[in-house]
Parts: sequence; C-alpha cells; structure tokens
Amino acid sequence: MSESPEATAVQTAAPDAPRGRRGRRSADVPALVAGAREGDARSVARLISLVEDASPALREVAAALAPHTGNAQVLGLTGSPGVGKSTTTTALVRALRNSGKRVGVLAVDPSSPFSGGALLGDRVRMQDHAGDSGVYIRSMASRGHLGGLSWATPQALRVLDAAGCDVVLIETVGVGQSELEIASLADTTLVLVAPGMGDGIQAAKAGILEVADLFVVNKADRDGADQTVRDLRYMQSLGGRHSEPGHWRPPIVKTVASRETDNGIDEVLAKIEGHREWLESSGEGHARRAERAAREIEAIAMASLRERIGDVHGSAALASLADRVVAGQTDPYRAADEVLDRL
Ligand SMILES: Nc1nc2c(ncn2[C@@H]2O[C@H](COP(=O)(O)OP(=O)(O)O)[C@@H](O)[C@H]2O)c(=O)[nH]1
Ligand SMILES: [Mg+2]
Repeated sequence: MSESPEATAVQTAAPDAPRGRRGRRSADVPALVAGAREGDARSVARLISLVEDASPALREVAAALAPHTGNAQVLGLTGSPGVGKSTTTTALVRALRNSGKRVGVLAVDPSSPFSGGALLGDRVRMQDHAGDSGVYIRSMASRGHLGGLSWATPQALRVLDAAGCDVVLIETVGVGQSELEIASLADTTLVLVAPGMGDGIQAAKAGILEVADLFVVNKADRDGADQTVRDLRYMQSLGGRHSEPGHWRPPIVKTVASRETDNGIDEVLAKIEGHREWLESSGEGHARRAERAAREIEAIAMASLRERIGDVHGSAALASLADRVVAGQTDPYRAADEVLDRL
C-alpha cells in the first residue's frame, strides 16, 4: 500500500531529499535532536523522515525526544476538500508568527497514498512562509508501516514539539473516519464548513459534531453564511456531549480566510485561547493527552504483536500445533493460547 509511485514522489519531494538507505541506517540521532532543538530545519525534516519511514532508529528517536515534549499546543483542522483548510492554516500561521510564536504545520492525508499532488499544491501555497525559520511545514502521505499514520502522526508531532514549536497545526484532507482520528490528536479541533456545500449536514453525518471544539464558517463573503451558522446552532441544540453542564460548547466563528485583514482569524485565535483555558481549568486537557498517549501505546503494542504473530505464521511450531488440531489432540483455542504463550 505504501510504495505507490505517488507516495514515492511525495517522499522524494520531502524537504530533506535526497536520502538513501545508507544515510537512514547511520542516523546520528543525538546530533539530529540537538540540531532540531536549536531550530535547524534540516534536522527536523530528517527526524520526521525517520519517523515516517519507520526507521530502525525510531525507538532511539522516540526516547531522545521524550524529555523535550509536552509544550506544544496542537490544533487540528478538518473539513471537506475545498472548504478552505489550507487557506485558513496559512492565515493562522501568519497571525501566530506576528505574535512571535514558533509554528509547525503537518498536512496529513491519512486515507490515500494517491493525493501527493494535492498536498504538494498546499506546500507550494505555504511557500509564503518559506525562509521563515520560525515555521516548519511538512506533508505526510499514507504509509503502510506499523499501522500507518495513526502511529506516525503523533511521532511527527513529537518532533515538532521537541523542536520548540509553540503551536502545531494538523491539516487533514477530508472528513472520513481516519481524518477524525487525526483530529482527535489535537488539543483543539477546528471543523471548517462553508456556505452552500451542504457541509453542516455532512458534518453531522460524519460524527464531526462530536469532535469539534470550534466551528469555523469560512467563505463568509459568500451568500448563505448566516444560514450555515443557524444550521450549526440548530444541530447543537439537538443535544450531544456539549449540551451537558460543565462541558465545552463549541463556538461558531465566521471567517474569510482568503482576505489578508478583517478575516475573522483573530476571533478564531481568541476562541482557541478560550478553549485552551477551559482545557486547563476543567482538567479535560490532561485527560485528552492521557487518552491520546494510551491509544498511541496501544497502537504500537498491537503493531508489534501483529508483527510477532506474523513470525509465528509459517513457523514449525505453528505447523506442529496445526497437525495436533487436525489429529484431534488439541482444540484450536488451546493451540492459540500456546501461540500467545510463546510470544
Ligand atoms: N471566497 C472565498 N474563497 C476562499 C476563502 N477561503 C479559501 N477560499 C478559496 O477556496 C479554495 C479552496 O481553498 P483551500 O484552502 O485549498 O481548501 P482546502 O481544500 O480545505 O485546503 C481556494 O481557491 C481558496 O482561495 C474565503 O474565505 N472566501
Ligand atoms: Mg488543503
């Protein structure tokens, strides 16, 4: 699944290309981590590549990063293609840079190895910020290793976190199930909708009402923005987690992300800040991070288990157990227990 020509194209276009197998094996992890912490973009890019490629060095990478993580605020942006996620990301990066923050951007396509083109298009647009050493931008396409992006994205986040990013934005390409998973990595998830796209209803269908911490009605320069806001309010009024006392009720902000000024982005940032304060005061922020870490550990453990069970397949031990099951000397459940006992 991972080695399509398109995926390779994205990889080749990654900021630290070219890199060969030999380079991968000889990664000097402590030097790379030190470089990343000093703001060296190539070190950051290289570390993300190690993570993405599931390099043999990645245990060492994870261990070296751990003491330097936990500071970045993670913002997720999700919504239908064309709604304005990349434009909004660019506007947010600009505003955050103006207030002196260091920013990381991960543009993630979890569902398809074939969308490299679109991601690269975004990269080009983000060239706005090329040459600004306070911004790291990285596209990640789908990879088959170790559970794919459900595993790789949090590691890439760690790299940016350790590199001193105050804020990391994760932009996903769509609103499918895997995008929701990515959204759940964020401290604050922005769900973008636009007038006239039937987005409100789609959002409800995709279960996105449950993940939204903030609704952004983008393209508010178009007809129907107020109706979209009303639709969202109506859907919120129907209940859900956020309507219980003490819970966060996602605000709805109108934006025109394509404008340089008077675009609503300041209000988006103010609502994000409000949410950050609520996360802290309610304890929900810690709970979310712990839940995130738990799922990460689970994903790694499951991947490792699957790999080891894969080793069992075709082994002499399995063949002999199979013979015993066929001969009626044991039953498949007991045989399976034996397989697990050996791991
Ligand atoms: N009229 C209008 N167009 C916008 C606005 N924001 C983005 N666009 C345009 O909508 C298109 C899709 O935007 P993009 O950011 O690539 O959407 P994405 O697929 O969600 O990342 C682009 O042509 C943008 O210039 C806006 O607020 N108003
Ligand atoms: Mg985009």
